[in-house]
Amino acid sequence: MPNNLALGKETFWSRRQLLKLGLCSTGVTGVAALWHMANAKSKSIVKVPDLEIAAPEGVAQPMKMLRNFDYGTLKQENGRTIREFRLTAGTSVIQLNSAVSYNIWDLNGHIPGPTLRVKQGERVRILFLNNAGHSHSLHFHGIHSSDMDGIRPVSNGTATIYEFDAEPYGVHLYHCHIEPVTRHIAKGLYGMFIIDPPTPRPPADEIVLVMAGYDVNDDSHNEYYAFNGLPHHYMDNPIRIYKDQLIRLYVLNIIEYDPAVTFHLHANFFNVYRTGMTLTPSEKTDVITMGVAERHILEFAFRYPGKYMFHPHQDAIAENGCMGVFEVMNS
Ligand SMILES: [Cu+2]
Repeated sequence: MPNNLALGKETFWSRRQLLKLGLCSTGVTGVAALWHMANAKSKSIVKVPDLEIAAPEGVAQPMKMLRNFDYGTLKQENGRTIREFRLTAGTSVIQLNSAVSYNIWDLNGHIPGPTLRVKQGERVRILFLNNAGHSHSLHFHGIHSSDMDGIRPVSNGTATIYEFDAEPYGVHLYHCHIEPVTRHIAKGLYGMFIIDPPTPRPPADEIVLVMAGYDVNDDSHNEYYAFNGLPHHYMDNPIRIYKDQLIRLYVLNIIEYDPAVTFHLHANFFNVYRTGMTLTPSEKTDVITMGVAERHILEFAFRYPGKYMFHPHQDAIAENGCMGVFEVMNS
């Protein structure tokens, strides 16, 4: 376990500091582009609408987050490829509606944190800087050694490194693991962590949906709920998809204080890949129950154009913000 590094905010990611850590190497930029090039042939048959709506500036950016994956930076070290990510915890204020704002902890300036994406077997390195005014950590779901399990506090103003091999493939997550863990998660320190299988999944319009809650009056009950950070956002700004296009949803339930929620899709049924750990579906349904930290891949295509809601089937949770609409367009 590397010791936490007492570093200033400005200097943490400087070349000098990275040299100190022995982390400077030939970086490969444009990782996402390379990733897509590798799948260029298959990607070309996927129809994805342009992002037509100007994303609001702010700590939550649901429209940008939908199809945005952070592939990190590839580095070569001693003949080995490392996929490196940098995550910084900070403090922000989120405007939940016109009347309610709420102090949160963010990751890289956003809530939820970035959706990190790697391939099974890759060496993953996370450089974590805590500038959030309180001890935090990052605990990744997956298989790794105990010293990389992210339960040790990283005090404010210091940094640490988590490094492990990406396994097994699936839809996973990362979150702060400092007590009270429920509170640290509920205030924003979480994100999705996708490990792709060695054989890529079939081409699809891939969309991330993270369900979370906000306990704004500290009574251990959520007053608001959201997909991808902002209550009701996809009701006012439907997610545009194409008719007959295979949609692959990566869905994570990180709603604290409620033991479980469901996810329901209107006027359709979806294939379920539990925890994203299979390449063939385990069931077909239109509502699935998810405990806290459960996540799945759900696949479907819409046969008819129009607007179709999706939401937990617990009305109080849906009506307080965890509700959205797919707008299916003729291709
Ligand atoms: Cu924390």
